[in-house]
Amino acid sequence: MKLILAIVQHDDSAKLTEALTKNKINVTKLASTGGFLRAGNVTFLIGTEADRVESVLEIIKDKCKSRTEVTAPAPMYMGGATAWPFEVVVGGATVFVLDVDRFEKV
Ligand code: 2BA
Repeated sequence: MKLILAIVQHDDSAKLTEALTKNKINVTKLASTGGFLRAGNVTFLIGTEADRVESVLEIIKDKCKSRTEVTAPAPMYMGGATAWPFEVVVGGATVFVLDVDRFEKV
């Protein structure tokens, strides 16, 4: 059993949820915030059998697009200097795949 943690841009989350549930993949979504942009994103928790991980990743790749955001991060990230707005490429998705020692529904 594996746990996939996928951090996804808000704009992609509805289509990703639809595609995962259509493929009978259980998912829990948490509202989250990126530390750099301080913008809302969505963290998906997906518990799945190991042999389905690749197909879940394919769905995530298909539904999550990269976008360019213009931002000025907080001054502490720029060594205290004044930060001018600049572009960063965000996404498609940031994905972690973890081993699950034990899975129970009680
Ligand atoms: P944020 O932390 O808001 O980061 C948004 C985007 O800003 C990142 O896109 C990256 O392009 C850029 N960025 C982040 N930190 C930076 C830095 N110190 N200097 C310059 N540019 C920086 P992504 O890499 O696609 O990340 C999208 C979101 O995924 C992140 O939002 C964060 O919520 C999450 N994330 C990314 N890497 C992570 C990690 N190693 N651990 C936990 N969460 C992560």
